[in-house]
Formats: sequence, structure tokens, C-alpha cells
Amino acid sequence: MLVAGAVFALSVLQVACEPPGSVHSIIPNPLSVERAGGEPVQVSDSTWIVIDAGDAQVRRIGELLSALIGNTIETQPPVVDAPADGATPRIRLTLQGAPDSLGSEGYALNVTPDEIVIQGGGVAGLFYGVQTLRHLLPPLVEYSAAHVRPLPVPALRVVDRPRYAWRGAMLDVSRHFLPPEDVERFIDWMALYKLNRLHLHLADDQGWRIEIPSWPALTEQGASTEVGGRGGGFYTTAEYAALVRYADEHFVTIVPEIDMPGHTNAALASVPELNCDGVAPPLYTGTEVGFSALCPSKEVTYQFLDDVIGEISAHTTGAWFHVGGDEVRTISDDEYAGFIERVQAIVASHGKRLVGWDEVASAPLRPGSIVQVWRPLWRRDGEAADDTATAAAATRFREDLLRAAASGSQVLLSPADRLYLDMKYDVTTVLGLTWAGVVDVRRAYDWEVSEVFAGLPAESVVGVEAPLWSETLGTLSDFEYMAFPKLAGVAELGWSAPARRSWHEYRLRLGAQAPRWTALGLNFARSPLVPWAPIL
Ligand code: TNX
Repeated sequence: MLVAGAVFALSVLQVACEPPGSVHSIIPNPLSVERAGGEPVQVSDSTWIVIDAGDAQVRRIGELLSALIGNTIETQPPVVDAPADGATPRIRLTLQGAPDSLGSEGYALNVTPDEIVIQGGGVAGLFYGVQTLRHLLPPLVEYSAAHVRPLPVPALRVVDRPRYAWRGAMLDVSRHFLPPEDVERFIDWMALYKLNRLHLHLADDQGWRIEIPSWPALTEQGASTEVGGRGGGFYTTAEYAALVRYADEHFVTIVPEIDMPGHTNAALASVPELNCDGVAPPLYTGTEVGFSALCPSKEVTYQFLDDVIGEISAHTTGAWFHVGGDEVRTISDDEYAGFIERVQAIVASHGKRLVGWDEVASAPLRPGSIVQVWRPLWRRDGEAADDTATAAAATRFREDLLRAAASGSQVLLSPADRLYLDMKYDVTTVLGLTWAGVVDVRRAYDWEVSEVFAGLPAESVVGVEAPLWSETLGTLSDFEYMAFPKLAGVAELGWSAPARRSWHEYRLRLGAQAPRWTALGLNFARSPLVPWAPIL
């Protein structure tokens, strides 16, 4: 009787988490979801997780799922190579049988009364199929020591694959440092929404955040402070390598950034010979930009960068190294282009591909480089500009970008007036900045990536990334508050086909995340544009 009552209460809650007008609450919205009708399937103590025999990667994903489900049932479901006789119901995880068209990140998920089957196009696809199953399980599954409860999963079939290869977020750990365990938490939140690139902004005027054994002053001096003067910190080589490993295990690729030639006061203050006049400036804890630059005409600059890029690249499993390149106001255009060309060769010599902020489009880029567009969309074309200098700069930028794309560069979109997570939600938001406007949840979500640059071929766009700058953010809780709920929308922008995205339907699915985020202990902004589900 009690159990029946609990089951009834749970199915009511489950329905409550699927708001009217929305068939499910999965974010990002999958390519197709078909409800099968009938009773929900119950995951329980007698559910086993069956994997492809002998496949260690599939086993690891099975164990992640077992640990999640184990929060809520009496004993963790065993992960087994082959089902014992009659051992049903079961959840089967396999790399067999997914249509080739789904690619390595795609998957099919089938929930039937007999079994739940996830077929991954590759290991990443299998992991994403498990994330989708997670979204279908009641939010209470996220409490790490929940009371024992049954776990209803609606009967349905999902077929899914991402639109873009690059679905990213960026953490500015220079202006305020986040310790490794906080970055790991952020990776957890990214993985839940199938985001797959974490760009770490590891050096700026206010702090150098990664150990470079051949230049110890960088962290001895340059890591000792942050915006406002307190704190600081850095990742040791071992901590960085462990972060890269943790991210890889969650199908997130770390993209390290050392911003250069500008945004380098922390390095210039630590190593005098990097300054053209050989004199180290004091450490900087303010928030101005554009005043610092490595000396482009000194050989030691390039020896230094070769060491830094080589050391970090050696511990980076991903294919990319981000060289910043933004907002330098103290060197000439020719010096800038020459600097980027040399740095590009250094990045290539360490086996990586260059990523740079949009200013790098003015330099001759190699095929396969990525230009990350940060300028706000209202600065992208001359017509919207209110003075001729801005209009000319916009026109030049558009020409540079199209030329770079024509010679094989890719474009990553992070327009500040949509995707800068540090822009305030509205004028009352205490944290954040407003230089690119106030950006509410709808503004971040409700635009179409392929319409941004007329003339840019669709295949040049590698994806989207949402930067989170931290001038005003001090703790993980602050970072979370500015990232959520907007980052869930960025994930959908990067994953879901345009026909699968509509603000009016999305806001219902978004509102359904509140009980899960609460269970996870994730701090989020209660945007008034979203009908938040009751918190359990
Ligand atoms: C612009 S756009 C920056 C950062 C600031 C941020 C604050 C770009 C590549 N750089 O240096 O932190 O605005 O929103």
C-alpha cells in the first residue's frame, strides 16, 4: 500500500516535471523523441546494467550509470558482461547497432517494458545516451544518499546527434582563481548538458594560473594575487594533468589559453626581460584592459612562448591551444600580425591547432585555425555603427573573417551580446557586467547561429562557446549563478537543429531543471522568464 502510494506520488511528480506543451524535459532537445505510451518502466534493485563483453570504456560508462541509480535503490545495479539467465529487466549499453548517420557523439535510446537500450555511435554517444536517460529519471536520483525509491522512466524512443562539433564554455580563472575541485564540479554540469569543450583562460593581467617549471617566477610572482588583491593561486603541472584527465572522462576537451601579446601584465611583472625596456611593472589587481603587451621585437619573447606552449601542450590531450590575441593597444598592426604568425608556428611545432579571439583574423592564419568571434553582433556590420571609424572596423573585420574562412579557418561563435555569461540578466543583477548589454535567458537562447555572418559558409562554423569572465565573481557559487540557467540554452543552441528549438517550448523544459539543480546543489538565477517547477 505504502509502496503503491509512493509510486503514485512519484508518477504525479514525474508528470509535473513535464510541463504542458512539452513532451519531455530533456535539454538539449534531441533530434527525435517518440513517446511509446503505456506505463513508465520501473528501474529497481533487480535491474542490471549489461554491457558489450570485455569493453573497458563501455564498462566505465556502465559504472557511472550504476552509481547514479545506486543513489536511490537499495543496492547499486551490477554492471555485467552478459545477463544471467532470466535477469531482466535490464539496461543494455552497447556500441553495436546505432545507425552510422548518428556519428560518434550520436545515440539511440529505447525504453520498453522489457529493457532500456542505449546504442552509442561511439563511446561519447553512449555517454550522451546515459545523460539523456538521466534527464528522464526523477530529479531525486541526483541526491547522493536518497531514500530508497522506485525510479520510473517513461516508455519512449530517442534518436539523437549534435548539430555542432564544438559546444563550449570558458572559465576565466585568471581574474579570480577557481581551485581544481571547483573546475571539476563545473565539468560535471557541462557533461549533463552534453557540452564538450572547456576553454580555460589561464593567464591575464591579474594572474598567471599554471605552473611552468622552466619559468618559476610566473607562478611565484604572477599567481600571488587576483582582481581586488586578495587570494590568487595556480594549478601545478600534476593538477592540470589531472583536470585534463577528469574532463576527458566526461567527454569534455580542455582548451588551454595563454592570452598574448596583450593581457600579459602578470607575466611582465614576473619576468622583467619580457618587457621592451626590461623593467617589470607592478602586479595589477584592477579591471582595465588593453595596456599590457609582451615585447614583439625581442627574441626572448618567443623562447619564453615556446617553453610555455610546449609545457602546457605536453599535458593537453585536445588538439587546440588558444593564444588569446585580443585587445592589444600598445603595438602596431604590423607587429601584431608578425607576432601571431610566429606564435602560430610555435603552436604547430607542439602539435596543436591555434585558436584566437577574433582579432587574429587580421593575421595570415593556417588552415584549421579557429577564430573565436567575441565582438557583439551589433558591431558586426557597418550599417549599425554610429561613427565611421567603427563602421570601417566592422567592414574590415567581416572581410578578414571571410578571407580566413575561405583559406580554411573555422569560426567559433561567442558574441558578447548573446553568449557572454558575465553580462547581467537584468539591471538588478548584483554580479556581472553590462558593457555588451544586459543579456537575459531568452536573449542568450533565441537567435540563429547560421544567420550571423552573411556570406560565411555554414561548414566554416565549428560551433558556439559561452565565456564566463570573472572580474566580479569570487566563488564557484558566483560562477554557477551567472552560468545557469543561460548555459543550458547555449548547450541547446550548439546541439539541437533549428527546427528543434523554440523559446516558448524551451522555457518549459528549462523550468523543469530546477528540482535537479537543487538536488545537485547547483546555484542558479531564478529568471522571471522561466516557469520554474516546484523544488522537491
Ligand atoms: C572582454 S572580449 C574581454 C575580457 C573581459 C570581458 C568582460 C575579450 C576577448 N576580452 O578581457 O574580461 O570582456 O566581459
